[in-house]
Amino acid sequence: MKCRMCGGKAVIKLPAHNIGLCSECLILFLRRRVERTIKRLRLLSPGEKILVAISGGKDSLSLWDLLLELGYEAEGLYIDLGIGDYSQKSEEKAVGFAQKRGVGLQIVRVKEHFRGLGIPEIARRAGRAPCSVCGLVKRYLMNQAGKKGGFDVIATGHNLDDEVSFLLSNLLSWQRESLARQAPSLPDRQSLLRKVKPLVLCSEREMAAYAFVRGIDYILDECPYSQGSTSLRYKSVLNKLEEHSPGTKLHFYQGFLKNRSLLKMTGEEPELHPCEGCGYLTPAQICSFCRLRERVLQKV
Ligand code: Q46
Ligand code: ZN
Repeated sequence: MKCRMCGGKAVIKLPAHNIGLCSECLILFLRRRVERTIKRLRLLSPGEKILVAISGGKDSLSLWDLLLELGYEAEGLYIDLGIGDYSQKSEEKAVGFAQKRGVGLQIVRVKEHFRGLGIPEIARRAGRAPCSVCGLVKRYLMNQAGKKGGFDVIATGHNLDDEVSFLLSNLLSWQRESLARQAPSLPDRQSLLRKVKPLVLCSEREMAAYAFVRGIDYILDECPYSQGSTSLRYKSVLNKLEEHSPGTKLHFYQGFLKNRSLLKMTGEEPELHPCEGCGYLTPAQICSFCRLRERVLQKV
């Protein structure tokens, strides 16, 4: 198979685009794709100070690499979730990348906010699933670090597969509010920083290939709590559809982007007020982070 761009020997076939590419051209192809996504969806402007949420996995480290290569000023933020070995190994990968590239990386530790407790203990004490607690804590700490550091925007490494599996799950249960809020860019609102997802049009497989050809050292292990999650189930169903009809995921997501305005009209936006505890915007009197802290720390 020949590379569609240079005619050399292709190392990867991308059935969704009906092309084969060599390593060098794959890098160019994905760089251009991200550049166009940023432009078309108006995700970032030149000169903006970007905080990239780094998990130590292929997507976030590749996103960081791509933004730097595209000339953006991008610093990393690693949140230590306190999930044993997994967190330790992920941190090593994040630190390794930052050192190799000579770029800034902030590290925020969940345990410092919860008197020594990590996500597994917080979840147990709160009587909730680890992922629901983790999502809430990560969103809050990410925003706090971004605000404190004077960043304009937070970028996350959600890829096409993440977005379509979330979209499918939202559609299957007709989560109208969630659908209305699902977007590649969430605008800033007072205490909430703007958030963008520049990899929404790049598949998981493409990002893994990018990380490999760029020599990015990332954590291969998945978080122990991701086993058996519904998002993995949806991803596997979507992979079967993709195998049968290449391009299905991209088509599904691009169709969603085109029709989002219809959903916006039906999604009810809750009114937000500053939290009485910390000032973070919330539909309630006290934000869910402060409520979680109060509940969990009472039991320490
Ligand atoms: S890190 Fe956190 Fe994920 Fe682990 S506990 Fe769940 S949400 S699976 S992205
Ligand atoms: Zn609060």
